[in-house]
Amino acid sequence: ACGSDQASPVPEENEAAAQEEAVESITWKFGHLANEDHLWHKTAERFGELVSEKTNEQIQIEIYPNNQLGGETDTINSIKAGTADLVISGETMANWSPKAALMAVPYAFRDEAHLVNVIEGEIGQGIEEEIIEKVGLTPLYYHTRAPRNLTSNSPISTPEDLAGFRMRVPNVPLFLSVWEEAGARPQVMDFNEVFTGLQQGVIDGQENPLDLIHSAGFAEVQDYVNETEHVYSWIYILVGNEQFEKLSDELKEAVMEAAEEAQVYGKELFDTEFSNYRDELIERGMTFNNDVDQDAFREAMLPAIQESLTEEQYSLYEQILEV
Ligand code: 2Q2
Repeated sequence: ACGSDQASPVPEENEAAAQEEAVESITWKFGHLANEDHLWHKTAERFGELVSEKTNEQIQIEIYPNNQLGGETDTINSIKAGTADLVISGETMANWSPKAALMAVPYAFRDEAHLVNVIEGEIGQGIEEEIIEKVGLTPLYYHTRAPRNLTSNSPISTPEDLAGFRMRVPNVPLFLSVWEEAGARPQVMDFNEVFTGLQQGVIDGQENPLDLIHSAGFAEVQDYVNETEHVYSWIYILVGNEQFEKLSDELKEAVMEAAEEAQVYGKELFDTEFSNYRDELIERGMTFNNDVDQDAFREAMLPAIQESLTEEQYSLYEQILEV
């Protein structure tokens, strides 16, 4: 209205108008490892819609599936550097936050109820707080995950079958230790490189829950799902602390509301989609090996758990077993 000869508005209105003009729209970049078919991506899309609705389009979320912003660890570093904003991550955060290692200790969680009790209880609270403090990211919502199973091209039923077995693990120090201890030859690799690694024979196998085995098309390059069920875990959707702290209280609340609704949406999706994965993997030619001696794997991994965990981590592990 500069230079107009109209009467100036009353000061309050003037201020409100100025504030409205000053409202910046924010675009967050959200990178994750799964592809467009995976329930994490579908839930991320729903979350993006909810955030946009609840913030009157002040916050927009651009989603980059398939590690398009880099692997999980790189994306976390990019968020800290301010070139990305959101990621999906879990036990990999143990590289910064010791407590995050407790998210995925082999054979620690009995079932989903046990998992949820820990996530929603004091231990989960402590893990979230340490992630905020030491990783520099704020958890918004989470997905509970199905147990991780080992895939391969010949059946693996006992730790003895792991001799010479070159397998990929995510960037999780404890995973390297336990699989080495059990007799395999594990190496760290980003998720988006696993398919090609299997196809070219750089690795003989990998381990993940059925949903990722399914969405990533591993049936094309792996024959067996060995029901080791060695790790039950959960995974967070996180935003950089700095990115989140920049928001007004109102926007923070809107993001948190959207996160809460997205979590419910994701859980429903998980419950409806999950039952199909097994049959579809069988249709695509995979054999489920249910002849796995889980106790033998548990025993084979235990010394590595005892050696790798610090005293504080080990005591938390024992507390988890008691929940
Ligand atoms: O195998 C993988 O890459 C995924 O299942 C997850 O990224 C893995 O569980 C951890 O890296 C989670 O932090």
